[in-house]
Order: sequence, then structure tokens, then C-alpha cells
Amino acid sequence: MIEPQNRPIRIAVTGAAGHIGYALLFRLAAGELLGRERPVILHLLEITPALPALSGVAMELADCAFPLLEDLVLTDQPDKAFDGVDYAFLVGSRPRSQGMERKDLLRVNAEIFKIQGRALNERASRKVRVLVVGNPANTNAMIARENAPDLKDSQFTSMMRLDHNRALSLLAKSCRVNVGDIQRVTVWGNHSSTQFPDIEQAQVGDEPATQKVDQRWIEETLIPTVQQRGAAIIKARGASSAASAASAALDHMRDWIHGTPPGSWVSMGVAASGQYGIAPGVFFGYPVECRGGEMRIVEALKLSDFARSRIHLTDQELREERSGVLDLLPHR
Ligand code: NAX
Repeated sequence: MIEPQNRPIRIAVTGAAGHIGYALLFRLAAGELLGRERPVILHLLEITPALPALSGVAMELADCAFPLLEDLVLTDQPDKAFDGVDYAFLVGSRPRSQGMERKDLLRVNAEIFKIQGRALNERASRKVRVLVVGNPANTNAMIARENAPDLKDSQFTSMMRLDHNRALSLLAKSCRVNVGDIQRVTVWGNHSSTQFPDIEQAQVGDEPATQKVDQRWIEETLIPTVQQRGAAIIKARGASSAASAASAALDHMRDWIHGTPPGSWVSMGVAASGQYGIAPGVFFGYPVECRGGEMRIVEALKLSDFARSRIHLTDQELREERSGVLDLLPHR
């Protein structure tokens, strides 16, 4: 059946009253994801105590009088939030509280993403595309995916795009070119300080990036700056990245829907099925090409020993994260 061109598209955003939500919703309602012709209905999920704040955000959305914003659904129920949605931005998660260990944080979030995976499985469009932003994003994405047996691996992703954009921006500045002149940057692995921002395959205009910058700059400036950028922003601003994270989330979904430029790729966290030796099922930052609404890991890139050792490190961390939540993964 051919779908009417003006059918409103349903987009879920969880953690919608949070900082990233606040920077994302207005851009979605303005048509920045699907174009200025497509009406949207935003489904906003929050925890119960945040519903009053969410109603304030809804008032502001109404006050913008966005012509494309057809309706809003505000709820604290995942089943309602994901009912019939075409796209889901899973942004909300529990932050680390005082005295909480990393493994405890993994588990409280794992519970959230288990419930949300099940609700997506039961209620979302059969073609739903899901982007997990809430940390630990890769492992949360794995949990949501594993709890949605009727959906496919290729419908779930986690966000590496902020790291990718940070690497692009640094390289462009160092080479004194526009970010648009750079292609084939990859951020491999986990969205954490073990991630590996890789420019070994990158092109700056027609030249390999490795001819424009030296290995020392890569190891001593690019990699640690990208890895530590989130912490640097918190230190400077007193709050974590919000507008840049929302912008990256839009970039991620937009490229997934509309496609990546020919000959280039973007970084996305996707379910491994053995590519580059990563444990199957783990959500790993990979180079990804998108065409016709489908995404595909770019395979068979030649990796240096240096790249392999960095990829191994971040793979180890993701395997450890997975072993901390194994009991929450249903057997498929
Ligand atoms: P905020 O604390 O401002 O907002 C999070 C919101 O999520 C809150 O309003 C909270 O009530 C809500 N929430 C908590 N549990 C929920 C649940 N079970 N269902 C629905 N909503 C729930 O955080 P914000 O700055 O917006 O960041 C959101 C998440 O993005 C955090 O986990 C953060 O670590 C993560 N980030 C991930 C990035 C990535 O590249 N993958 C980069 C940016 C960001 O740090």
C-alpha cells in the first residue's frame, strides 16, 4: 500500500523534559528531521515526577505555533509513548547519583531499557527506527534491542555521532578546511573514554588526512581531546553537552533516513555480527553507510596495528558492560 505523503509521522522522545530533550524537540517540531512538508506528532515520555516540567515544555511548543506540529502526547507510560511511533529517540536515563558505582548505574539503566525495548516491541510501527542516546548508550541499545524480539537488529542504533562530529571539527580546524571537505572519519567502539576516533581512512579534500596531520597530533591531541570532550564541557559549563548532543541526534537520524554522501560514511553504534572481530550482539561504533533508509556497516577496511589495538580496548570494555547485564538479556 502506498503511504500518503502527508501522513503525520510519530516521533517518540524519552527524557523529554531534560536538557537534551529541550534542545531537540523544537527542532523536530520545526521540520528539521523530515522536511518542511511533513506533519509530526511528538510522543513525549517522562518519569512521573517530571510530568509538570514536561507540561511546561508542551506549553512552549504550543507557543511556537509550529505549522507542522499536529499533536503532542505527554505520558509516563512507555506503552503509550511508543504507540505507533515511526522514530524513537531514547534520551532519558538515570544519571549516576552520589556513591553509585558504575556497575549499579549499568543495572538501573538496563531495567529502564528492558521495559522500553518491550514496549517498542509491542507498540511501535513495525518499521520503527530507534536511536539510543541515554548512557551507557551502547549497552542500553543492546538491552532494548534484545527485549524487542519481533523487531530487527537493523532497527536499533546508539549514538556515536557527537564523538564523530567532535573529531570532524577538530580535524577541520587543524587542516584549516571546512568540515564538509572531510570524509570517512570513524569513531569506533563505546561512547566512553575508551572510544577510538580514527582518521586513518579519512580524506581531507582529495588527500589522505594522514598526509595533513602527523601521528603525534593524532595520538596526543585528536584522540584524547575527543575522548575527554564531554568532561571538558561539564567543567567549563557546569552542565553536560545538550545542544550539541541534540544536534548530533538529528544528524544521526537524518542520515539514516535520507542517506550518507556517496563514498563517505558516518559513525553509528550498531549491533555487531562479527565485523572486525567484535562480539556478536554488542552495540559497537562502526563506520556506517545509509541508503534508502537502510544502514550497513562498512566492511573490509584495512586497519593498522595501532587501530586494531585501540579497537580491542574499547571492545573489551563493551564486553565487560555486557557481562554485567547478561541476566537481563532474554535468550533468543
Ligand atoms: P537530563 O538529566 O537533563 O535529562 C534526562 C531526563 O530523562 C530527565 O528529565 C529524567 O526525568 C528523564 N528520565 C529518567 N528516567 C527516565 C525514564 N525511565 N523514562 C523517561 N524519562 C526518564 O539529561 P540530559 O542532559 O538530557 O542527557 C540525557 C542522557 O544523554 C544522559 O544519559 C547523558 O549521559 C546522555 N548523553 C549521551 C550522549 C551520547 O553521545 N550518546 C552525549 C550527551 C549526553 O551526555
